[in-house]
Amino acid sequence: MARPPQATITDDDLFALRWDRGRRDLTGPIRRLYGDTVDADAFLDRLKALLHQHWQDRPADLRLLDLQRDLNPDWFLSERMVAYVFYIDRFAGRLADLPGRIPYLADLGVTYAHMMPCLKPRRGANDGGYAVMDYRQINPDLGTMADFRAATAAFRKTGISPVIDMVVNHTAKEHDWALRARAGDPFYQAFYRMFDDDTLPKAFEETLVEIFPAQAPGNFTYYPDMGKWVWTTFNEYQWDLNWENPEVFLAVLDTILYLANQGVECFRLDAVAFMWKRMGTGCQNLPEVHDLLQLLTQSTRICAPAVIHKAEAIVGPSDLVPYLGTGTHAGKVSQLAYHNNLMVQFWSSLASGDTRLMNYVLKTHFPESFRRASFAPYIRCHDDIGWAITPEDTAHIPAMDAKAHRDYLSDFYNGSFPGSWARGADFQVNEETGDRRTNGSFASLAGLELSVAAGDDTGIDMAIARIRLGHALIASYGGIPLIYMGDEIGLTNDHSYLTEPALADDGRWMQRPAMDWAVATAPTGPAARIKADLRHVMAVRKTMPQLAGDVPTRVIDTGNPALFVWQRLGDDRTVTCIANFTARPQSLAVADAGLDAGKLTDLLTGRPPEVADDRIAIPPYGCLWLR
Ligand code: OTU
Repeated sequence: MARPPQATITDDDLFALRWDRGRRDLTGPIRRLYGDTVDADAFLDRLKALLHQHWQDRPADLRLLDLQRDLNPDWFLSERMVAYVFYIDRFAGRLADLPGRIPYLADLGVTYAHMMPCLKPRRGANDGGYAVMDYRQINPDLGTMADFRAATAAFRKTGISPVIDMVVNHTAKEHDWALRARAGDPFYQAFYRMFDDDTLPKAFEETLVEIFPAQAPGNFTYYPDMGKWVWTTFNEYQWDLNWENPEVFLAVLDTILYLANQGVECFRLDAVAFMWKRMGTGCQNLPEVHDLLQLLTQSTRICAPAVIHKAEAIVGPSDLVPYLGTGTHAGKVSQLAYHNNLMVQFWSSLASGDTRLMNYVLKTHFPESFRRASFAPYIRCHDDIGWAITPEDTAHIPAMDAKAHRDYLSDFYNGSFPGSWARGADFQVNEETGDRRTNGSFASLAGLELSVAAGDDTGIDMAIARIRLGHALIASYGGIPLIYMGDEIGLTNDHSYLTEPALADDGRWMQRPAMDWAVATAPTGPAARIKADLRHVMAVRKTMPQLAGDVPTRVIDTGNPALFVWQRLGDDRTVTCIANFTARPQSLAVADAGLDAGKLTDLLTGRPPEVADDRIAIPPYGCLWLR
């Protein structure tokens, strides 16, 4: 029998189909955000032309990836996903050296490689690269755009998705747009938030918080040469973009799509909480931010559907949830968001050996799953820990006060609290509010630094168990677990930044040590044990479809404040995870976890759990994955 003629579809057909699919998700946000300033149809035409241009420029191999991910849009939710976050120079040297390190990442099971800021920053102090002067050039200390393309291609070939930061809230004051604004060009002055006198800045300050009160107080800076005040939420040299201006949206999107065509598969959108401002508010997490994120995500999906976005909003629980899409935004905003609340609660439960707050917060505020989106859980990152603990939440825990608990956690992790095992440091102590944040590496905060220095073998065992507990938590809680460079080998605080003038005033460099390859390849010792634990946890994760990002996560209150218990409700079988946050053995009545003891396997050991008198035993800092 003759075969029917082969069906064909041209690249332009694909673009037209994707435009039709996406356009309906663009019009709402455009009208809500820019309704008063632009003609929506004319704006859509400009947007379509921009998207079409980038589609035409898109390399063939990336178009193929687009097609694959249109057919498998849940690719990033897979239980096989594991992320690694690193500084190119501190991990490998230059970009050209990076492909040589891929085998190390592959061995850890990594499928998502977040290269910390690598676009061209301003010279001198640049906030760890978050003050970008040219988004279309690679930091010359790391290499060229050609080197970058070669690195993304090498990652892609091994099934690892390259990820970079996209700083959307601000540019360096040396960015071309800022230079033109400073020279008096009104078109570019409208890219930023500028004021002729301090009346409005003062009025805004009434309700704003300070992000860097110690090193960059206030949210505005006066430039006498321009005769203008500029909104500078972070450092003086980081000028906040004015997202009320639709030209800013088009210009930033243009940049994102250019970078997508160099092989970036996920953009970490930096400090998104701050993108929209309104008088009388804290100017964080305003509803317009979610419209902006929908516009960026859905535009990207039209001409680069292989690409996803991850929102970086380090905020309280109820503000965090909408970043993964709620209400009309469900399934349409960033596909990923940092789970900073899980991180905060991990450290809180670990210090106090009491999971009640963790249990309450994670059970009360968070839905069990999101539509086509999921968290990126993590334990440590390059930033400080902000103790996002509210009085509304602590009110539900007997005898707990939010401020007192935040103070306790700060003292515990800076090591001053009696009996603390941690070696961290205070960050951005706000003399006015008494607020403090915390620096320190995972291993130092978990007790490894202190125990190694003291030659305390039991302490070392405990620290390693705490690190394993953290990694087992993020590997099974839902979403892409983020391993932060060096945590897989227990690197401790690095104080060398104090001797580098451009870094010395920023204590966050303490938790950004250079990779220690001698330690990473040592066959024995704490580093080898930590790495073996992590590899094992991630390898087991990859065998369990119940741990995929779209499988609901349900927190179970067992009444034992030493334990945190969560279930992954797979459509065939449920996995029950039990974590012991204390240094004492614990047990849980089988019935309290809704389990049937006779048939259980702990996936992490491959054996049935220990059960006596119908109670499951959980060792100190142990974590079981029961199925
Ligand atoms: C981000 O963090 C980056 O992760 C930081 O390294 C940058 O310094 C900063 O933006 C500016 O680009 O204030 O203390 O969600 O907590 O976005 C970290 C709100 C920060 C902020 C977060 C920001």
